[in-house]
Amino acid sequence: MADTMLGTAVSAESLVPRLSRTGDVHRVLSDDGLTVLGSAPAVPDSEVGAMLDEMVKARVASDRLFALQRQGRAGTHPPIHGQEAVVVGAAAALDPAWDWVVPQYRELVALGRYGSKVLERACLYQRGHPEGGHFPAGVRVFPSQISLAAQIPHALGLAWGMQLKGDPGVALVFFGDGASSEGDFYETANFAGVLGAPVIFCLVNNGWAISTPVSAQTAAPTFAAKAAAFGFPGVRVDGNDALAVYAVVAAARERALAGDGPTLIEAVTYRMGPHTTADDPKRYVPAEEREAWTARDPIARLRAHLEAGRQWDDERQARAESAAHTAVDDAWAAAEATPVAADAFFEHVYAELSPRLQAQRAELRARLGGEDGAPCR
Ligand SMILES: Cc1ncc(C[n+]2csc(CCOP(=O)(O)OP(=O)(O)O)c2C)c(N)n1
Ligand SMILES: [Mg+2]
Repeated sequence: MADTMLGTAVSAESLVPRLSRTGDVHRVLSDDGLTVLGSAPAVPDSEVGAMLDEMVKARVASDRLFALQRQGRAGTHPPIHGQEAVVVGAAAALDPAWDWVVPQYRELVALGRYGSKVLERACLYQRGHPEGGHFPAGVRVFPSQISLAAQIPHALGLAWGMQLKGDPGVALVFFGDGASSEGDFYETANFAGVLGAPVIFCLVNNGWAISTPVSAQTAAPTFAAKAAAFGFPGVRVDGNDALAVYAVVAAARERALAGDGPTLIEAVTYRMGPHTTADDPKRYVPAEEREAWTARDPIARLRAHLEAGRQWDDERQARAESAAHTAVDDAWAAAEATPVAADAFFEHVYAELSPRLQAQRAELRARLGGEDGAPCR
């Protein structure tokens, strides 16, 4: 006989009992990074140093891509400034050999844990090269997704596939507070709960969806609270605290691999930069709000923690920055050395171009001096 009875709600309390909380937000580091709150997770110092290296690299790469856009050499760029700890902390808790990462559009520069190919592909993408939308076999990262929330069902597909095959992996999907208002999120989370699939929903609450503040995004008390409706835990974590993000994602991963199903993680952070290179946040972000978040900078905070333990100093910082610039130099040089046809953006969307797009492509080719029908470089 079919089981038609529904059970009791799943509590988030047991997911990360060791972590300290401010209100309902799990934290490991104080705002200034100098105090470890509660009993911190056991992360080896070398691992924490590697996390800071990755965060520095993410910021440098994002700043460089921003500048390249201003020089007319790169396309629109969505900066990661302020959100580095969410992505680096989460990725550090994953196993690149098995676990998939499904990003929105801000995260690729911070996924160095998944190999240097990720930054290379991000640069190709920024150059408008179709290969920027593909990752080589073995790199378990999906390309950027601009169509809000469309990546969320893909993550469940990956997770469910691994569940059916008995693979020891999870899929972690990043999506914004804005993306969480799309039907794709609700439909996927509902189905994920029913299937008990090994998927981690990492909702990046950065305060804004372009110019829409979170207060206009939802009337729910928190984004994490929505998990109750899907029958799995929802937790809030300080997204500017890489160690807390690490701990919460590690716990969610353990849960998923034990067959206990999905977790919704709301990473509470702040978008310190513009939405993209095409945005002017001064028109809508209150200066005092941005100022308040500057004091919680995720890189300064982890650095202060490591410096207090004599694991980091100015020299180590200089090395991290220099290595970051070299990584970006290499990735960008490889991208610029890869020819991209000026009309490539007409490909890869439709199997057959509509008459209007065919006419536009012909016009572009004519303007660029190529003959209609011939690819132009
Ligand atoms: C389906 C869809 N609707 C609207 C847009 C336009 N759009 C691009 S980014 C964005 C805001 C997204 O905000 P959020 O999900 O919070 O991510 P964040 O940019 O803050 O990282 C919107 C509305 C889009 N890309 N796709
Ligand atoms: Mg947002």
